[in-house]
Amino acid sequence: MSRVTLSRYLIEQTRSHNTPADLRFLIEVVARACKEISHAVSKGALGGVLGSMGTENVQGEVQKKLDVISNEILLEANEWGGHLAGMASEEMDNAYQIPGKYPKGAYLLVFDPLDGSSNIDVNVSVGTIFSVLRCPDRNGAEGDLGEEAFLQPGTEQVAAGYAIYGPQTMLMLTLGDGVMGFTLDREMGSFVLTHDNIRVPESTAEFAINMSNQRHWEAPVQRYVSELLAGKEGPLGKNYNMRWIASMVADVHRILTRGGLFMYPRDAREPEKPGKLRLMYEANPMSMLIEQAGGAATNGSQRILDIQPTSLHQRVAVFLGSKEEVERVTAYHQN
Ligand code: AHM
Ligand code: MG
Repeated sequence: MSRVTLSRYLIEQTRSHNTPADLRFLIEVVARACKEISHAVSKGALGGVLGSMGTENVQGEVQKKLDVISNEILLEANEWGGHLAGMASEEMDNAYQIPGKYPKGAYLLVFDPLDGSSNIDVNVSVGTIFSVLRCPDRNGAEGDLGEEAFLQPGTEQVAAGYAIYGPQTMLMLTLGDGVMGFTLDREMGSFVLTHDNIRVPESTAEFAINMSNQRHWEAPVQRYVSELLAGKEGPLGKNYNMRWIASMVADVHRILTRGGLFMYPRDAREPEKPGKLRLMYEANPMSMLIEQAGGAATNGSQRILDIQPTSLHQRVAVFLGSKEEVERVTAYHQN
């Protein structure tokens, strides 16, 4: 049987689901950029790409060299093709303007160029997360694209996905009609469809949370995790296993593969910030993928995809994965 490459999958989507040609082009360009990032990541110390830049991003986090390299790869790949009206990234304070010499298009691309970058120097999986939105009608307005254009709830995403740079490089993609997984064939240089219509099992006995923050958690999470840890003898009546990779892409990838629950709750460390993860380029695209695979994603009190963003880099608490457990921990918040 002939192999289905990402390009072929996208062309077939264009025919059968009327996926617009410029959206297809956009995904192809993002995938090409991810191949380039994968290549840079895999060189490691040989490419001189490990370590920090000595700079901080808008969130006050130390930028790794590969954070900056990956950001530049994505900007350069996407700025000239005429498919985008603007871009935004974890690594940039404000919206990125398409240079005036290039045509502009209908979409907005938001990304975390290298998620989990604290793991780069220790050779653990990292990834690129992306979300695609339509640019709202600007009523003929010229001039710079403001942050407000991006502030759309996750339900408005037309596509979302991530690339994971692990033992294999994979691209997980949703265009709003299920989740497909593509594995990079390095000899051919193309992403090949290897995981068709991915489903997250509804039940699970595996959870992911950074336990070192336990003393800062709020009561519903304290209760829920203590019940998980109580195992068979506790109120949930079964033993749970725990994994925490500290790379959201890798944790979410495991959940898309075999189920599980991922939690990054809000906590008392920085009370003004609702959690660590960012809504626009981490929680929203991951929530779309998880929901499209039959799982669920909430911030404890509401569906993540329904949240109306108020700023580009806003944070959000995240509970996502197998439906049964997401519903349980969400119900504990409502009690
Ligand atoms: P980053 O975007 O700066 O890499 O931070 C996001 C990462 C997620 O990938 C991961 O789930 C989380 O931060 C890990 O946090 P912690 O260091 O608290 O375990
Ligand atoms: Mg990140």
